[in-house]
Amino acid sequence: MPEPVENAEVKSPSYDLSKFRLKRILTNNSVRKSISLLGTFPDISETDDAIVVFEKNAYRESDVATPESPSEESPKKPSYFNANLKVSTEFVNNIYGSFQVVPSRDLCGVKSTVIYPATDKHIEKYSVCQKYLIRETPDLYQKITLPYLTSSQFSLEWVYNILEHKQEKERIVFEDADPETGFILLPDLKWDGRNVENLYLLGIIHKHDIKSLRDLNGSHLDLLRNLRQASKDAISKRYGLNPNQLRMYFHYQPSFYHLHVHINPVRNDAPGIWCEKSHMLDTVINNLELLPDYYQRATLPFVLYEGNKLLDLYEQEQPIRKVAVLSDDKEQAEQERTDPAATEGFSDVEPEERQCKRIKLATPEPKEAEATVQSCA
Ligand code: M7G
Repeated sequence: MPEPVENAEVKSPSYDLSKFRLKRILTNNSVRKSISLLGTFPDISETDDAIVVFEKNAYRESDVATPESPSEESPKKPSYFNANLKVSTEFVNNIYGSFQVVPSRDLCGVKSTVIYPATDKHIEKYSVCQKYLIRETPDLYQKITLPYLTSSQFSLEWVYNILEHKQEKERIVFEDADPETGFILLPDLKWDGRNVENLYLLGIIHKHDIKSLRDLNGSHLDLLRNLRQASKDAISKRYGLNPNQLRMYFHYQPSFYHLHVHINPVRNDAPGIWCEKSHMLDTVINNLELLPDYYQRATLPFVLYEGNKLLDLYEQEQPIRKVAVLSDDKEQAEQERTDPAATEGFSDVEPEERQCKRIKLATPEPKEAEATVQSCA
């Protein structure tokens, strides 16, 4: 049973994963083949919550190797096509067959992540819930987001442990120790480290005063360019990946407010690459080249989950959960056009955008509709 690494300088809690006791299932994602569980380790504490995430590993191409010659019984490396493969037939119908197979032990590993003790914020992060898009202007950032994240955010202890070589030192892929432009490149917690197909690395900057994208300005261009180039070089050298096949991006909002870049291959749909959360490093660099204070002036959209206190703070400022229901009915559209109260739910929408919605509701002629779609996009 794998034990968390003990270190003389940094004490990590020790638990036996096999003694986990389930309280409830937080999420069960059949597409990602992952399940997040809430429970406890009763042999340590009855009250401290633990989160366990199981995720089935992606296939490695070597796992499906077959013997190289007819005289060889099994391929050299562990493979599905092995004498130990247990096959149970579900049905065979004409040319179609359906089976359940159990491969050898070496191929049955499940990637497991444990957060212990887990806070309410962790539980919220791993739970299924409603999501809402917020359009954060620079003023709203100063007034609502910044005070909130200053008072309530996940601990950055694990980040500092990495930067100070207290944890995960042996996992470092590359380091540039320059305090202004340097960073550490290492595997993300989410990557099992086995399969380059779903490689997932993090580039964590050494500089301590950049919380997120919002803090970036033209003076950080050297840092960002170094992060981009040196990471690509290191990944190409270590993993043989073409630098032009890498996706490098920041999250907004991130969970951890110490600037870090996410890196994975473009051909793999890594978790968290959605457009409402990701900002490509290339685009960020280019925006800062064009306008050094771009991120102090931009309205940045981001997603908030039901249960997040920040959502309540935004709700006090503008309606988020309660919005007017769109209808195709012309009369309804007309009423909304003339009755400002009917558009109450869109009070944060810019006038042109509101106009856009009205034109759409009024089911215009095709030509007009095309123009509307373009100007709304
Ligand atoms: P984020 O954008 O701040 O938050 O990314 P997200 O979780 O919403 O994406 C933080 C990244 O750090 C995530 O991809 C995590 O999987 C990764 N991560 C979190 N922790 C606690 C660790 C850790 O202890 N070690 C490593 N190597 N990665 C971590």
